[in-house]
Amino acid sequence: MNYLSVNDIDDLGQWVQEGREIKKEPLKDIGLGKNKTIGLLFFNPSLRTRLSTQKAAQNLGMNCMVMNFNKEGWALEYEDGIIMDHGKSEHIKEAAKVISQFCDIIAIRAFASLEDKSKDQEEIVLNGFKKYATVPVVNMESSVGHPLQALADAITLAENTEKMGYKPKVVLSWAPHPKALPHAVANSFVQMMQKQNAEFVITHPKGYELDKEITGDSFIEYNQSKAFENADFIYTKNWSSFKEYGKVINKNPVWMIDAGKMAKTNNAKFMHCLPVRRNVVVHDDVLDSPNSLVIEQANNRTYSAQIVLKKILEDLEARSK
Ligand code: SN0
Repeated sequence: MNYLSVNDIDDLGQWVQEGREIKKEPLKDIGLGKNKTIGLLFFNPSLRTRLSTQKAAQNLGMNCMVMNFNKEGWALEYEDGIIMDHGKSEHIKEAAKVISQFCDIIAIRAFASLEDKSKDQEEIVLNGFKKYATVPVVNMESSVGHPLQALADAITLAENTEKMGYKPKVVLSWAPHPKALPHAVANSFVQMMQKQNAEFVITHPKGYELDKEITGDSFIEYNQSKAFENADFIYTKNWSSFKEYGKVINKNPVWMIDAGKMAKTNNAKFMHCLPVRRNVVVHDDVLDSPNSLVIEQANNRTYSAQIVLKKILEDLEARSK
């Protein structure tokens, strides 16, 4: 069993329920991961993903090895049949098989390059490990998705909709950012929302349409103020253009989330995966308000990782019998 995308969740409601039970009693399955090792491989920076996945592994009694590949590992080659007389030192074929001998689960973070659209879409790093590793693989943000974040967001939504008594309106709003950022978080959030019983609206400037293969029938409202009307949740994220791949085509501060915009909502909760640029993406007033869920979202990263690792460990156990 791998966890590569939101599509690997067979029953979102049930997984969220399990996550919430784990949150109440995180050490309940401390025996499950005994003598099992997870290897966390990072090709990009991380705070929440690294620590929450490590915490989840610890809660399951696992050992954890962490490697920062970009700085400390050999530069990996992913292409088949290539003459390796340039910069790359080791082929994914050997690397993935060797790491599989040390680890029972491999988790990988490899962001989009935002330069080569087709290579990013092919998920060459994640799929390279999936192809050659002989153990389960977990996605800790690939070029296309961040399914551990989306699962944590689903837990956070569930916690905050429980007492609502009606179908919530959830808005995914693009906001400005100085840098070109990946689409992964937004993509997985959209895919997760498509499995929810909610009114879901995406708002962004023209030219910032996400991959149509992912958004499908999800509703896009180009007028941010209109999108915010009656919203119960504002989930904010910057991403670069998908069409003009990896380009920043709009930095208009009018898209920043501030208290005035939040006032147009149904007293909405504010969500963001973090890290967030204060007063560029979102104003201090919103981020520091009691309606901000960002810290609890980060807390729920442990439980989303723990659901996934637990399911993989149970699957491994069942197979070994
Ligand atoms: C990453 C992203 O995919 O947008 C990770 C989010 C979990 N975010 C960034 O790279 C932000 C970097 C910055 O300088 O603000």
